[in-house]
Amino acid sequence: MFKGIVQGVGTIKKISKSDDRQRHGIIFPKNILQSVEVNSVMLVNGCSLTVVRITGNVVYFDIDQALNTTTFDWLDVGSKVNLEIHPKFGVTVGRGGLTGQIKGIANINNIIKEDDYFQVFIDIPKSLTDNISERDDIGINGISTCIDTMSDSIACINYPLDLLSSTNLSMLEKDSVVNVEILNEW
Ligand code: DLZ
Repeated sequence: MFKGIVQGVGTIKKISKSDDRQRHGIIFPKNILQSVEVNSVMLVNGCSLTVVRITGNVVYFDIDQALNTTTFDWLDVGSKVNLEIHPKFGVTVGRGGLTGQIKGIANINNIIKEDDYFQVFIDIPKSLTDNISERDDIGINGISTCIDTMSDSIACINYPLDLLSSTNLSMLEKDSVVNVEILNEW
């Protein structure tokens, strides 16, 4: 399990595509680069991926299984991605822990900036709405938070302003797509 707390933001430097697979080379910040090696499993935009190569500060992932269930196909060179490495053995993950299994792709419906927080309205795919309600935790691009309100299929989340600089939430705009992990499926 991961904590659902983003530790750094990477920038996509290279994408190579074939029919059923993409290799994404991501420039890693120093603090995370020093903690990963080939075969490390970590979260990229909330999706559990395996490091296949590291060259300098660029870390490569092959996206195959996750290609049709996540937003990687929407990303371009220059896109920012949220990063989290696996907690060390024995570290307590606590409420809101993420597995990295993305359950669907959601559309951003609206973003409202207030003085001390910002609200993001997310149109959750119908296939997932049966399993979520207000006050449930949800993972959006690897950020675990509580849903504040739920109206039909639209989940509203109030994020603290500091997440604008510490995650890729600042890149979101209306109609952007995000990875969704649902935490309570029972
Ligand atoms: C679980 C997993 C891991 C560890 N590594 C990869 C990977 O390197 N590339 C990939 O495409 N998928 C991986 N997966 C599975 C994905 O996490 C899973 O397919 C998505 O989360 C499902 O939406």
